[in-house]
Amino acid sequence: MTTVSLWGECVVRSHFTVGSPTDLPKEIYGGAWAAGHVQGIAIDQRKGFMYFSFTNLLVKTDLKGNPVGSVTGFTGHLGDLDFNAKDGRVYGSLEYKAQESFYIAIFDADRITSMNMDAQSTGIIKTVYLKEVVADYVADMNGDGKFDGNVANTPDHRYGCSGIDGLSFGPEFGKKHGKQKLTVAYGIYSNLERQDNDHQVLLQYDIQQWKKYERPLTESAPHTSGPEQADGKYFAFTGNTTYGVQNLDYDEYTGNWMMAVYKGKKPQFPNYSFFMVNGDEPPRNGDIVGQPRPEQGKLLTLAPGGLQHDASGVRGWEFTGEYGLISLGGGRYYVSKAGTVMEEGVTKQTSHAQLYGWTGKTPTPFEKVG
Ligand SMILES: [Ca+2]
Ligand SMILES: [Ca+2]
Ligand SMILES: [Ca+2]
Repeated sequence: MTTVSLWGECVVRSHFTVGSPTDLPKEIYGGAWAAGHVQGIAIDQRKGFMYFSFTNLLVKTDLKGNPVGSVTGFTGHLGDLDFNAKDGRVYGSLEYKAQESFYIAIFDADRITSMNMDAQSTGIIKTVYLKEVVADYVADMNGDGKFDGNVANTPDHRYGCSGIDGLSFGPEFGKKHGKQKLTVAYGIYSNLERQDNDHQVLLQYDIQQWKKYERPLTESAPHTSGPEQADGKYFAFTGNTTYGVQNLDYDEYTGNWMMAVYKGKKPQFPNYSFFMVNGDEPPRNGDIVGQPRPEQGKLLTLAPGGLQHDASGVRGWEFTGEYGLISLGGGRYYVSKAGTVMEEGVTKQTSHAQLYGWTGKTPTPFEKVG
């Protein structure tokens, strides 16, 4: 056991050598843009760049908040992001609900060097299609031969799947020192009338062989190149939320998977805004409660601590991580604060990435630095 813990220490220290969190500014301004609201953030600590997703715009800044490039022209919904230090690329969830297509978008980050680069013609983005998500999204759950499309008020969409949003790299669930995988969380419709939408659904992919699936983004002819299925599909019982996990981030410091949500509205649940899954706790095989037919799956356990709701067994915290949350190592985090400004008669969307530290307290386990 000693060797394992020593190895863990080494990992933490090597994280510091690529840019100590103490050197990072207390705030990085992502700018004001005529775009959708901020969805997520990512950082390349080694090269010193921040990435902000504004729904239909990706903005790259330096760590002083100077814009250095942007990618624009999406008609889909770009959600949460993460940076893959292994290949130097930025990964994001990308939805085309009308086309029933869901992708991981992979940005060639080094090539983002000027403003308003076109998402399609520049070839900066590669996409990988997620069949598993599409299958759950389009599921005709009431068997009336009709899929009701992008609406919440329907029994269709398996698990209430509205697409994908939260995304993060991290170890395989249950193996803190396991292989790094890409995890993407479902969006889940708020629907108070059904019982099968009370879990967060997380798909885990080993992306080592993904090059063969990568295709350019062509919105006029959506491709279906991607893995047949996820390498792991996991369920975390939190109670229904409003559009599922908005921001997902694996935090090496606590060993937890952090999930920030828009609160749910079902009266039988506590409707916390923040949940965590202990990354070390092996998933259990068990019933996915509330499904129309009995169904078994790999269940995740919510991390101990925080607020506890005995009636439902749900544990959680209160925090505002739904517009961007990234772990920087050493118990430091950037949390994106969403806002708007009026410029030249146009309402523009802003993000301020603000530095927070871990406290572990209840109900809010972070505090703002400075
Ligand atoms: Ca139907
Ligand atoms: Ca993320
Ligand atoms: Ca979102």
